[in-house]
Amino acid sequence: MFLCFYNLETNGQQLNDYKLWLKYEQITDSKLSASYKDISSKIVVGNSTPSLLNAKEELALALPQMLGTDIDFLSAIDKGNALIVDVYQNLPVDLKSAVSMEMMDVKGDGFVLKSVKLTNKKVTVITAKTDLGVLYGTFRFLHLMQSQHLLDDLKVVDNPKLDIRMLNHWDNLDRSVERGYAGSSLWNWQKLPEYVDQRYIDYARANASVGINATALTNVNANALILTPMYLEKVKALADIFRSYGIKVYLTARFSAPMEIGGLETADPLNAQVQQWWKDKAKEIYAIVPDFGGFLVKANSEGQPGPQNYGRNHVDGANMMAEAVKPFGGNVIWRAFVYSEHDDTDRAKQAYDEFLPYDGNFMDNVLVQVKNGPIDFQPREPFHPIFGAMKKTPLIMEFQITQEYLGFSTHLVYLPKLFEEVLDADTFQKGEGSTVAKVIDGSLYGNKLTGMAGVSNIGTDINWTGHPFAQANWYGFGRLAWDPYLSANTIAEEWLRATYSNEEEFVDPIKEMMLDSREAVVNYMNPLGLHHIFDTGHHYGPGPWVDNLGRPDWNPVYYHKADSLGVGFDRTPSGSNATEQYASEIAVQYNDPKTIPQEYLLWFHHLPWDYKLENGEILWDAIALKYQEGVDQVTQMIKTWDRMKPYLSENEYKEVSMLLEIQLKEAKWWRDACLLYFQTFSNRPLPTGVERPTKSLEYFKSLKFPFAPGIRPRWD
Ligand code: GCV
Repeated sequence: MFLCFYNLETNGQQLNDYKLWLKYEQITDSKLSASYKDISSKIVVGNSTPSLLNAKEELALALPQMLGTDIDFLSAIDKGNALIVDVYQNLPVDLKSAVSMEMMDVKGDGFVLKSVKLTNKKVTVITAKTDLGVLYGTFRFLHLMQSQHLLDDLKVVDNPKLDIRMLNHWDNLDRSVERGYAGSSLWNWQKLPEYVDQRYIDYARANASVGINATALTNVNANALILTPMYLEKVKALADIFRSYGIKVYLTARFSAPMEIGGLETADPLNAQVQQWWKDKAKEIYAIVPDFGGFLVKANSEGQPGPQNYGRNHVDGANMMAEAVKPFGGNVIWRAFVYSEHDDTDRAKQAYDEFLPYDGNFMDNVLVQVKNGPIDFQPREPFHPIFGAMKKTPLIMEFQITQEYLGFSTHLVYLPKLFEEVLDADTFQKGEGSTVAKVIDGSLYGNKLTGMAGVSNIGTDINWTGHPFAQANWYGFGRLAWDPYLSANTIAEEWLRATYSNEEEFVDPIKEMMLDSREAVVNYMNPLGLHHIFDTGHHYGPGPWVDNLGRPDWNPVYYHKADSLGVGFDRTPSGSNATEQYASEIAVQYNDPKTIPQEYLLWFHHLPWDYKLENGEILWDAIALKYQEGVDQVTQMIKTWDRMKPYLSENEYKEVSMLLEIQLKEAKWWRDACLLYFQTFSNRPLPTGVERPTKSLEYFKSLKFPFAPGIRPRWD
């Protein structure tokens, strides 16, 4: 049996962290434990499919650990209480009728958990239309137990609201991970296909436990070799492992692959040989991986090849690949992250300008993947104006779980708060209440295919994500991909209870700390709508002064536009007019610095340093005070964590403590470097309440970080 965590004999915290939110710790409340034993001491699990067997193995792992007893798996219910776990069609007649009402509400891989009274016995049922639904239901049932919910009177129906719930690994074939901060790539290409690392199974379990059902194994900055037989047999091995956990494999397709590995002279999507090459390639892949999800493509973006190299457009490119995978039920996920070096339009406007004219022209198995904001995963961005505007094309939301612009895996930043802000944003495109969530779940425009992708923060670190709290971002992404209407608050509570403790005295303050952590990072990095002022390449730390990069829109000075008159990017009609890409309700509100939400102020306005904010502060003081507030929030996080010592093991406490100290040091670095730099334009003193920097601007400018992870290291 594969189902066990790394079998290392040690009590090290790292190994405990490895178990993620699936720790299944002993239930110490004796009453609860007794009631759980009553519910689950006799279990009947269908065994007709591998996914059902996975459900059984998960129960066999979890229940003895949580309840401290052995459990009996029976082949049928006899007398007494029991837990029945099977697809609806296999349930005995009396149970079928007991859950038939709930089953009417089940969609796709949704599930029912229900307590049912039959003559002489009480039965708890975990059922679904599909075996995968049963597996999802089993994970939810175990989660409810871990988080100490009463299960005597269960009645839960839950359906996934999006079809494709996907991780995007930016993993290179050399096992480096672009923007990866948690070690190397999990995929050990050398040992595959023969060597099945336990990690692949635990990865699949963790994903299935939150409903993630797709994974793109490789970087969108793609290497065509992944499409060759030598790699495909390894991809097959991974797909074979993931299948029974409901996870489909996607691959990133390099647009020029027909030339690089196919020997053709062109990759022109209108060329018949090229079209045939992709058709043959799709056929070859599906013969090896019959449930292959399809291709994820970054084309004509940041130097990647694409249809424009041949005078064609995104529709030509996407539809050519879509044609190739269509006979096999595959999808093409085409990214809208484009901005051109030959276009001097405001970068924030370019993707919208380029993609909107194509609305309605893509084949029905093409989804366009759009980043949450119009620039690039900043600590805060307004939602991407493509959401709501592109009505006839299924749009996949792309979030970044890895923290490229959010302190890497050293800073505790709870991202579901950011994700929630975007999903709840009102696009107004079909009147009030046209939220981004309704765009991506298809309910606003009736799109058939729906999805959410998250750029993975997972690597070979024993704890998977580098920072133990970064696990909450993986977990939270999965939960929101399942249900984009869940609140960040609910998710934080779920994760904390499963990962750390059920003690209210621990959960409440730490949940608050998590929920505040996103605003803290905005404050100490990019307050009031500032953005993209990160140091070059690695994006580690501040670099607002950088002005020497090859393309204007790679330089932080392009984004903040600080000068003696003021700071900020004018995106109103007097500037780039990016606001016109939003519905008029938003444009009108955002065009006026008095009515725009303050958090987007400098994203859309260039304002004088002495511009008066609503609270009476002048802009310069407000910026400085926000930077200080961010630092103070991290100090507060440290205090909160310190108070929690009694609820933590020594190692658990130390691990996060050390990371928080680094976060504080770096928050101060951000504050001091940015304020010293902007002060050269504002020529104003720091307001009272802002700590004085102890180093000079020259010092901050001189810092170099050859060791910064996430890009290929450069020591020269
Ligand atoms: C994979 C940003 C990142 C790049 C990334 C790119 C993308 O620009 O810095 O590392 O490339 O986004 O999303 O394609």
